[in-house]
Amino acid sequence: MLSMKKARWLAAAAIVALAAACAHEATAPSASVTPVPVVAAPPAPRLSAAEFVARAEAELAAMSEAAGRADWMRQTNITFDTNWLAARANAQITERASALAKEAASYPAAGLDPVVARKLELMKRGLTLPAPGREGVAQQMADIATKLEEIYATGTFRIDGRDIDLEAASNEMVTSRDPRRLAALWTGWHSISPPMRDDYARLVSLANEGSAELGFTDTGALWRSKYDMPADAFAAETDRLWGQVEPLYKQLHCYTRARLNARYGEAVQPASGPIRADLLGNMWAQSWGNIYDVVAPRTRAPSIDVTARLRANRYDAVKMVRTGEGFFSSLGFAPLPETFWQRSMITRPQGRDVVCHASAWDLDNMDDIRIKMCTEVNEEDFQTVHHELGHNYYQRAYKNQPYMFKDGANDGFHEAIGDMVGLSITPEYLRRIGLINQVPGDAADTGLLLRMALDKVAFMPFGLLVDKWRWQVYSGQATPATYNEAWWKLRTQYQGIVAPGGPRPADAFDPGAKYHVPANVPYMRYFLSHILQFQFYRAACQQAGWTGPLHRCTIYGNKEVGARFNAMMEMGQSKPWPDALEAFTGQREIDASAVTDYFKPLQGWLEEQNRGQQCGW
Ligand code: X8Z
Ligand code: ZN
Repeated sequence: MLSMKKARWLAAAAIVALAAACAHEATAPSASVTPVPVVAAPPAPRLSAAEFVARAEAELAAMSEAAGRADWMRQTNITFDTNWLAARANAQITERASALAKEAASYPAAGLDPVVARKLELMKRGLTLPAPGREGVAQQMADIATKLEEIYATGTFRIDGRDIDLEAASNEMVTSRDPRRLAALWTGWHSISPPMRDDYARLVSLANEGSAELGFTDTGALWRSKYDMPADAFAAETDRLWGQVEPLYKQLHCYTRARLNARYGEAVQPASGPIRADLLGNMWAQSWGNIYDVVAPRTRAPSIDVTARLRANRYDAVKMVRTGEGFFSSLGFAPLPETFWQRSMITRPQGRDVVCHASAWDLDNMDDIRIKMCTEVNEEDFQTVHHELGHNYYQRAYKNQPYMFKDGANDGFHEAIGDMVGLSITPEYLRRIGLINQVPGDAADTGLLLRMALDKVAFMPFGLLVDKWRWQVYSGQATPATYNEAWWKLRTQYQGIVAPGGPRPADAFDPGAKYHVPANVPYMRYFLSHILQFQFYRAACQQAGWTGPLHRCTIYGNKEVGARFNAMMEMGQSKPWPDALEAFTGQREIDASAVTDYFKPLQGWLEEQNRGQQCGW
């Protein structure tokens, strides 16, 4: 991908991402094809670390803007030519950033000014898929990455004589309760990815070569090194956090399986063992809120149907985004710039191929912020709008940092900002914006919490395992011949799910049917974010003086909380993430106790429902 900011988190399709790039200087050369020679220049004396950093930062900033704009063109209009141009820009920046990363790694950190030392470190670890120095390899990598993403973005399959794309299939999975139809949709979408496998394997091997040139054992080790702690310590951290939430997930799984069994019968969903992946209302079984109707508590007041309320109130996609902006404005953030409205892609355009997977962009590392979504009027996309806007407000908050620091404290922070605001979409908030007339009483709490758990808690094992799989892929523990088997081993181990229809075909490449794999967007960020967002939210509610049950707190309209949140956001990645976390929450560790606090009333209820059951799989 291009530059970190735009592509990286924002989930844009990163290709061979640059890493932490950097930028700033208005004097930077414009993204021309001939880079300023920062490193090479054979006879010239070696630059001081500070000089090297200043020049590299300016160069990367300029290149990132050009690559970002080319990628925007590609993702909002996929053609032979836009692919070509974006791949070339990506190859150029990746080649350059990889060379600069190598140079950065050659400066000893000892005795350096701390700002210079941090920028060197960020340059070294910032790329997603570094290219080896061999001539032409960066272009090869960019071509493969572009091709993989195109296969995903334009994928369709045939059912009943009709071509179906991911959006259509996903929409049907929200509402269909016909297990045969669900299996056909699931299997159909997973038929788009087998052609990716060999190219994917080639990209893995080239990126590993690039990572080795930077001193990493493999690309997985590079990815784990991005968290201001040793790579192994980070892996242990993710396991520790999973340990904090696993008991809650096991209860949710147990309860959901029993309700699916009651609904579909033993032949479709057995009462014991893993859950069939196509029955959970989402193509990847990554969030289960869409089957709330199937698992809703029988005896309690129903949850609020936000989709129905949005439609009844005649919301369209733009109004959903305006509403999201309104939330941030209520916290004291300035309105979005006019260019956001002129340049964003808010709904799917007709007559051309686009990358529909939602993302947020910062095209000039300053004010040209945008979202790219194929928004539909439903609750899921209402949440996603807030998610994407969170990226944009974060980008704008750190825009005055030097280029190398224009990024989230870590990538989990970037993913958590908008979701933290999304947790504040409570019934009280919906009443305040006129979407409902009356806030339901306490009896509705179980339903509300269950609905939230189906989205957030169900997500956690998926958030964890996608990169556990990629770590295996990059280390060679999983080989192309065992990619799929390794994937399902993790899917069953962590999520407790299985594919519909029995063993997968020999050529299956099911990880390729999830956007972030062909698009090469790291995924552990979402696992972190699903914990951090509760930690931010709990801290915000404490700051607001909230003393009621955590899940009923909304920070809507609270400018003090907004100012404190902004203070953390403005730091960008100028400091190690524990400093940023401490600035807002007072804690220096990521801590899932906010998740268990939030869901405490539900945990007890689930245990009661599951009494007498053999939980686990
Ligand atoms: O990819 C995204 C965002 C863009 S960063 C829409 N998310 C993950 C996914 O869809 O798999 C948000 C939650 C997890
Ligand atoms: Zn995101």
